[in-house]
Amino acid sequence: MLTVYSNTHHLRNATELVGGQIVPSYERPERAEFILEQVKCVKLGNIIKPAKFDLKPTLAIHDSAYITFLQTCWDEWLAQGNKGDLFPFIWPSRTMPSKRIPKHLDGKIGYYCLSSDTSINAGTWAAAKLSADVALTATQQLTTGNNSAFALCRPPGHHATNDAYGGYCFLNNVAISAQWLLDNGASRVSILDVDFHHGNGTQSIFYDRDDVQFLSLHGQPEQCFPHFSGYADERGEGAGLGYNFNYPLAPSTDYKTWQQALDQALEEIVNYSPDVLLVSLGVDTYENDPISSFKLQSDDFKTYGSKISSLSLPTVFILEGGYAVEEIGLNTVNVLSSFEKSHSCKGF
Ligand code: Q9C
Ligand code: ZN
Repeated sequence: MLTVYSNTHHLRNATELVGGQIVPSYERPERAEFILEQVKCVKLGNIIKPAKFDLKPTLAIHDSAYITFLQTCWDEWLAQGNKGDLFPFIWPSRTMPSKRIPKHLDGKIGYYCLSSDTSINAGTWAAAKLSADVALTATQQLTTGNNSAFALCRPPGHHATNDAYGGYCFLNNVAISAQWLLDNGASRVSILDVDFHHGNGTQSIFYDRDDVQFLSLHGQPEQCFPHFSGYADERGEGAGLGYNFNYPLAPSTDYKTWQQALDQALEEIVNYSPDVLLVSLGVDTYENDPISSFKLQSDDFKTYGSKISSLSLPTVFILEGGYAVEEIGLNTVNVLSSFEKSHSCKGF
């Protein structure tokens, strides 16, 4: 399987608010290094650099004022005389009436941010844009004779909505890729999100549409981030009603139970019969992940990789979370190489 990678992800290196202290984020450059090392080690396949895309595919998913905010907020923050990373501190809470976008940066940050774990600094916008380019380049491979590809991208994307960042995500890489496919010959795309956290951004972007089916296995919102999205009764709305599938699972779920939910999701994908499958591949379901609580073991990633390949669909894997840096490389390539071993399909 071909991998798309660029070391410019290093531009994203920021702090996080953990337990009342500002520390290096769990979503750190080493994550991609460890995965790249394993991709090479198991000889997964060729590694190519991303192509450059203009902003059109990004603006097909994201609000243009939101993109302008991401491009300009750091300079505005510095111009105010600030020294540290940019964190939000006030939000448009349920308890306040205004829907207007504030003019002052302090207000705009809260308007465009959904969680205070995610700070912004100098390289953030450039890295986010390059991460989307990595995903798009991997996706584009499906139109040039490849039936699978891996986007080794960071920062991740699945928590980012049309106009909000958070959960370490700025641009929704998988959503941008799905829309690109629809604009380049696909009629139906399924997005299977196996990250520990609910892909609230991807869900909300496609919630009222029937051309993208979204399925997510994740820690139940009562207990797990992002807390305000991911319940099983969120089924879509309007034309999208019946095309959104959430499988919330108890915090300590083991592989056996997780796989039962995966089997249900795979059955729904077969029923939908998409042209392409995009996998939001988060390996924070691993038993030793520092911020998550499922109990998957390294071999379980092989088992589910070959299950996904049994769909026989053109498939792009797009990296999301996974923070046990020593092991995320192994767990990621376990999914990809066992997928590749048994995968065959008609081209897209
Ligand atoms: N104490 C992804 O896996 N952390 N994002 C919340 C709770 C947010 C994870 C802190 C985790 C976001 C892409
Ligand atoms: Zn996650």
